[in-house]
Amino acid sequence: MDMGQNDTADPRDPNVISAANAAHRVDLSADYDALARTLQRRGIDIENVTAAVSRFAVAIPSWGVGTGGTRFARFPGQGEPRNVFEKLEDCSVINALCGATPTVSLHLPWDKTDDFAALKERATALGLGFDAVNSNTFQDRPDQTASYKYGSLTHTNEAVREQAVAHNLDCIRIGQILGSRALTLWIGDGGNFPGQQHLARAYERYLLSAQKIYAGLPPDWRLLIEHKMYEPAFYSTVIQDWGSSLMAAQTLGPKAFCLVDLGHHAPNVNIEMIVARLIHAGRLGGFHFNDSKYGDDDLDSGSIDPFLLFLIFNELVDAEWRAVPGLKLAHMLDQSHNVTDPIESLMTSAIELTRAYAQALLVDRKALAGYQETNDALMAAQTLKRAFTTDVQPILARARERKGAAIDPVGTYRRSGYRAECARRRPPAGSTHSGIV
Ligand code: LRH
Ligand code: MN
Repeated sequence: MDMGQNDTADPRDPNVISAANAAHRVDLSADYDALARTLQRRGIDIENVTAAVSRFAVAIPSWGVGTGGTRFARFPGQGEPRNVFEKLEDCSVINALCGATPTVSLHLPWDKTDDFAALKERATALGLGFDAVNSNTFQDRPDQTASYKYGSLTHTNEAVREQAVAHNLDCIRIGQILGSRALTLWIGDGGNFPGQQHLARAYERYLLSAQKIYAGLPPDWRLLIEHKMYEPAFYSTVIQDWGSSLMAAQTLGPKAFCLVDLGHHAPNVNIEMIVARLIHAGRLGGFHFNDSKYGDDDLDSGSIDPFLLFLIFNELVDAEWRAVPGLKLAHMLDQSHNVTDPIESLMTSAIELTRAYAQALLVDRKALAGYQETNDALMAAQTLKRAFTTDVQPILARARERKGAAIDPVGTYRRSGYRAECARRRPPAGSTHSGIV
């Protein structure tokens, strides 16, 4: 989108970003040098951490750049993207300013368009690529013959299962045009009453249907199975937990992996433990990062429990440190922005992930292993806390600056007037119907 004549500047323009950074450079250098000295005393070269952080990337959920809602209501914001092309424009603003979101994860048919090759071309022009595609058999489409009211891949009626399998194969076909390498498979199938679904037969039907989808995967693709404890089903969910997901992945084959959506667990579940187990099984495929206080709240990552995010990245960095083979993770955000500007929430959420990663890189793993071996619980816990309580902000900002991104992404974005410009160019389309998008 060209930003026109009004007092707006394109927040993706390197000159705009560089001019905005100028005001922060001196303070950043002072803070960075001070942190460098602190880390040096710990035997850590700050440049190694900054280099690693600047390689970190997380995908943006296309459904996250519009205002989200709940089952009660959705209150559309200003200048909402009205189609997948406008979503890409907003994604390119996020990437230009925070420097850590070079890919987009599409959801089909929400992002359906007549010309996916043109979409690929536009994405390339915007410096964006595509991560996993997401299928959707949790809603009925107007042109659909069979309803998903009582399930999709696990429905008792074969025609419904076949329809759901066909949709997933179509998502793979579209993903190939876009250059994706993975299909994220989340289904809401389950029951609201004890006895409504035969728990074993439903799972067997899932495996049969998923095998047909698995058979349609190109050689270099992955199937990312996403478990979820509840919602939309409120008594039983077919792929309810990491165990159901892991068994399915092991049954389907070597291209099937487990995707961990942080909000899909009961409160207080030890998610970092689940991550450690899936790494052990060699089946951790990726994440849907968000945060939550109660249910699948899809809140901004790190906004409620940043220590959880740190503990998850601590497991990932530890696995890297132990040279666990074949760990290739698809990091994606999956959030619903009901009361904030989605662009600001997605930028700050991506930064919270880089923060957790940077802090995890500061853990003195040799010392930690020593304390663990000698059962010095206090010092083991303190070794983690020391990393978590280190303010790595200068590293994050320096990494962004070196990539040509913004030292202060939200400030630069707000001063650009991009949202106001969108409001001028995108007449309100969003109705206030309820639902997450
Ligand atoms: C299910 C889920 C899934 C997406 C949807 C938008 O709760 O996390 O990953 O398909 O949200
Ligand atoms: Mn998810």
